[in-house]
Amino acid sequence: MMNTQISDLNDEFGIEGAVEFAEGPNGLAIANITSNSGKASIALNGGTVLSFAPNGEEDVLWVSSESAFEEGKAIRGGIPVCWPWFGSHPTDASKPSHGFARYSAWRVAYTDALDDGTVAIRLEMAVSDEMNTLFPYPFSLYLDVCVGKTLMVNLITRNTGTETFQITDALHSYFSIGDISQVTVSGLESTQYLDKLEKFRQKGQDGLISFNKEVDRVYIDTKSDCIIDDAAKKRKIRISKTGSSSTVVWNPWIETAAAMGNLGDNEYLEFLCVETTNAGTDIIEIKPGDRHVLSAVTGLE
Ligand code: TA6
Repeated sequence: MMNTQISDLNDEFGIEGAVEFAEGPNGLAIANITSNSGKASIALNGGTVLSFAPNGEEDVLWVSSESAFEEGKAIRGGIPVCWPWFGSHPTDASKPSHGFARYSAWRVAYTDALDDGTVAIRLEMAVSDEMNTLFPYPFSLYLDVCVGKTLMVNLITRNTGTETFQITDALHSYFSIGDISQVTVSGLESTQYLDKLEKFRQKGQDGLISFNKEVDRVYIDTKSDCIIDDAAKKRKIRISKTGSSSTVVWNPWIETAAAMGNLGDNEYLEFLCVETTNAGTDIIEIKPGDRHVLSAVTGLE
């Protein structure tokens, strides 16, 4: 990313004291957002929210120290956008896992410092020819982020064509935790889940979720808030959502983490993904002219 582009972004969309564009690792363009009650940063590469912290608090999100920060590559951490499919493509395994939004270029559509002291930014994914071969429908995809004491992220899919299409998607959020073995997740008690580690066999959740091995689950038929209770950091993260009837919970644990690219061997201890999704049986159909909004609000209790 050339400095001129950063200065162009600042000229057009910068707001003194609220929105500033800067070069991040490897020259990636980053939007730094400062509200009256919290801060966030967002990489235009992938439309990836990288950090969010209410004033006086440590970062709620987590990014791997081994993440690639390269144009055209997904960032390991923050909130990658999985779209227009979550996980493997439903019929063609050769298509990129988790779709193409998380490694594509996004541009800024607008920024706004609101009267209540929060700050909003809208990104729009730039559509390329490669996308048309992977997903042959006309669409617009926006990411609205509003930063205050909480972080609101809305992923908006608009069908701009003449045929109905289907999507699955996710705000694949990586939360920063002190020690995965001392974490519980509430909000999914008595919910059914599809266990990816057992060919998506359906099982029932009994009580709180805790972690002493790899967990990779799509919780289905749930619109509930989740709370990550982090005993080591002595804090609770609440994730509320709309436009989503499924929640993915993932931690790779030791062996999977060691085998993964872009992730340090011991970093599985430091993060937990609780993902606001349309995944598994939660498939969204969007008619011509209609839109779907997947929304998550994250804050500390
Ligand atoms: O959301 C859980 C998951 O789909 C896991 O199965 C795991 O593979 C993870 O996402 C990371 O996927 P990635 O393609 O980023 O390596």
